[in-house]
Amino acid sequence: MRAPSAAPYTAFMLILHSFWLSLATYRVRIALRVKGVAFEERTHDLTQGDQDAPGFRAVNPAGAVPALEGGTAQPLTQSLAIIEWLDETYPTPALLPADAAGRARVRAMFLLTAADTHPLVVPRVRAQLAKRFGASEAATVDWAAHWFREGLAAYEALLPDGATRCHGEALSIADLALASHLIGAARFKVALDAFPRVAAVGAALMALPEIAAAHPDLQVDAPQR
Ligand SMILES: N[C@@H](CCC(=O)N[C@@H](CS)C(=O)NCC(=O)O)C(=O)O
Repeated sequence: MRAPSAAPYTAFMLILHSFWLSLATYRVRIALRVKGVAFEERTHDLTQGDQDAPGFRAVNPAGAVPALEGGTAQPLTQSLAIIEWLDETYPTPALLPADAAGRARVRAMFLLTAADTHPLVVPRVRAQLAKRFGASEAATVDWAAHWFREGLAAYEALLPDGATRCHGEALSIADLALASHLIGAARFKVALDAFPRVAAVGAALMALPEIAAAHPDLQVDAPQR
């Protein structure tokens, strides 16, 4: 495992607050593995309301995973902020392109999932759909599938034919986001037939050991199948 090059607080082990099924945590878990950084996990069962426990709210007042402790004075939250901190602290392999236009493009592709689609389907939103509007389980599943499909259509339009990564040849934050989006789409049984370029990039990404090992189903708190 690698020593940090720049962080003042990384004498301590990094602690990733996680939940096996969390797509946002999956993005960070991949980044930690790509960077080869040692970390421990503290799991929080989002189905049991662990995100609302006072102890965890002290780590992230927004009551969401991921959060990363140990590398900075205050816990880091938000997958994009955490991944960019990791990228600046452990610069190789870089997860952002060297040019400004490239960085803007991969950030936009990251936010397509992290800002525009995934936040619409997290447990707190689905719970409110049921509580305020009486949405059935089937309706909330349909809602989630809709947003994953919308995201897939946007990714499909952004990817060139023959691509194996979202941007050029190198793995970037856009790929971490797309990998998480694909896990979510599969969970809500969204078919990829209409998105062949996304499917091709997804297959190439899932073949990478760092991405495969970070898969939600392989995490310690995942239910035994
Ligand atoms: N935009 C945040 C999303 C964080 C988030 O909403 N995480 C979900 C799990 S993927 C969560 O903890 N939800 C708790 C809840 O909905 O109650 C990020 O990218 O880190």
